[in-house]
Amino acid sequence: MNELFLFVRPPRPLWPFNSPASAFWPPLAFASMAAMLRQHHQNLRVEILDAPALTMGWRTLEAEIRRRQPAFVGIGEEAVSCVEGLRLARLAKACGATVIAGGCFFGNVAPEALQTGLIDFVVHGEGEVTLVELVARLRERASEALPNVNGISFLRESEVVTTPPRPLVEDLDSLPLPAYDLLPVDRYGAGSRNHQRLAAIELGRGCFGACDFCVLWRQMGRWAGNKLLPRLRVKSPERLLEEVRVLVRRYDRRYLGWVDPCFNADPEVPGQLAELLLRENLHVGQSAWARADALVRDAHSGALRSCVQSGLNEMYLGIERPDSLSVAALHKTSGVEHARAALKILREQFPEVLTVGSFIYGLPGDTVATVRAIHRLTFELELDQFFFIPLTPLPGTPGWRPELWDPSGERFRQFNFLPTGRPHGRYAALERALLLSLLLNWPAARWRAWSRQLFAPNSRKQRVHRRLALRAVSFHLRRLLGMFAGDDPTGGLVFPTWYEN
Ligand code: B12
Ligand code: SF4
Repeated sequence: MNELFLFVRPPRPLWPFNSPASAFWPPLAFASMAAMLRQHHQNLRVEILDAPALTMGWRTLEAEIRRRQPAFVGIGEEAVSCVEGLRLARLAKACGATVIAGGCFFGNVAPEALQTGLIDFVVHGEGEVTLVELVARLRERASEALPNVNGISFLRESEVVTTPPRPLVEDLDSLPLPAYDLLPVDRYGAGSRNHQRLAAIELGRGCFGACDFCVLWRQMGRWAGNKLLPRLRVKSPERLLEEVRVLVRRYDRRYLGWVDPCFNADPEVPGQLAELLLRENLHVGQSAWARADALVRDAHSGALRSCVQSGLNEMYLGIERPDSLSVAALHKTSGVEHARAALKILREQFPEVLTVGSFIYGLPGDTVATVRAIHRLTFELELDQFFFIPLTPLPGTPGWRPELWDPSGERFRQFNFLPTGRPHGRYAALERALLLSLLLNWPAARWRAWSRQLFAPNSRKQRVHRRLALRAVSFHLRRLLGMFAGDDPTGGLVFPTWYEN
């Protein structure tokens, strides 16, 4: 029988603000690389095992991997699931598989990950072409040719070899359609009220921005000599229309989560796609991360109207900070004034769109007054929801230092984009002030914001708001208790009952 390449997403805890019914999105990276492997390796079997989507815990996963006997196992994790990534690698190696890791976490900790002895190859940056080449060399048993495969790291006699970076795929339309048929498509968003029959889709890759804290522009950046530069690539509207058609008509998907770091970075394609969708009468709910400055631009061009008419109804904006100076210090070029303008447009012209803002705290020099100012800004901006994210030293960003590596992976549980809840340490005073402000600071603007949200005329928006608000209250109360009770090993994540099953 032909060899098997098995992509595996192992069991993991849930982010506490997500509903269990829509906390797991289709792993698009795996589907995209699987399609590419199938196209280029006709005599290779390719499968994806998405354990969380199947509510499959570790015991069943282990049995399943033993049963399938893969020659290669592909893994790719967020930092927060490093524990699970390494556990999976150990399991795969015990079954005799070659373990290949990639994505925005492993790609930035290659030497450390390889030294664990659990991972054989790390793929850096964009995966499709590199993986096809790497698998070809491995199947030919041509180990002397491995240094010619660009974009990988591996160990040779305990030395880490890192090959030159892989150039980006110039034309994203040239990629095959993601292998949705290898995913348990029906499971995503099943039972979800607000994101029913969810699918993940990408308009493009990378970003034109180069914000300090962000790993996303780097993951899909362009190397010019030793320098990594931001690079935005987008698919054509026609190709995207085809993807939406397949998802909606063949796979009966009803909600699309755009996975782009910045959906509206390109001034043309989102609007052009929306026009095509409207012309075909394809109305489908959509959520996206967007930049506020680009949103204002698209409101003027009319592109935003088309996007909303075609179904865009949740917009996530990285507003980050309460003042222009500290936004600029992060090298973010979309500022607070853009956020004010963007939210005014959404409120007045597109009240059906749910708006969620995210904010960063923990920059050098941040004080209790800074976090209070951030909280105040959330209701001045009349956001529907907001998240406060501690500045996180993600591998690949300037905050990362190799001494933060933890071979057990446990330390990365704290890379969860949640308030740490620690009674002591760098963020403790800021988080206490934030919690107190959340609980006690109720000026008129906040009451107005709440009553507007609770009685919003749009029932979907009202529903999403209520659920998010309930989860937020429960999370912050638990965090408050935690501050007195001591360290919480789960880091605030929610372990599902099936985790070990
Ligand atoms: C969809 C998504 C979610 C969904 C679904 C998560 C899920 N587990 O199902 C939701 C919203 C629930 C979510 C939650 C969280 N997420 Co999230 N999420 C994403 C998002 C937007 C899309 C991922 C995606 O499909 N990308 C498209 C694919 C095509 O790109 P790609 O993953 O980079 O893959 C390419 C390469 O990297 C490489 N590659 C990737 N994997 C592999 C594997 C192999 C073997 C190889 C060879 C190559 C390879 O090749 C691929 C194709 O070229 C990314 C941001 C982003 N745009 O990537 C964040 C992102 C992955 N999330 C992130 C985080 C931090 C989280 C949370 C911890 C907090 C939060 N809410 O944001 C939680 C954790 C949830 C959990 N327990 O799983 C961070 C991870 C940072 C890091 N280095 O750890 C990211 C990068 C966003 C960010 N702001 O930085 N997330
Ligand atoms: S605008 Fe958003 S996606 Fe782009 S670099 Fe900045 S944080 Fe990253």
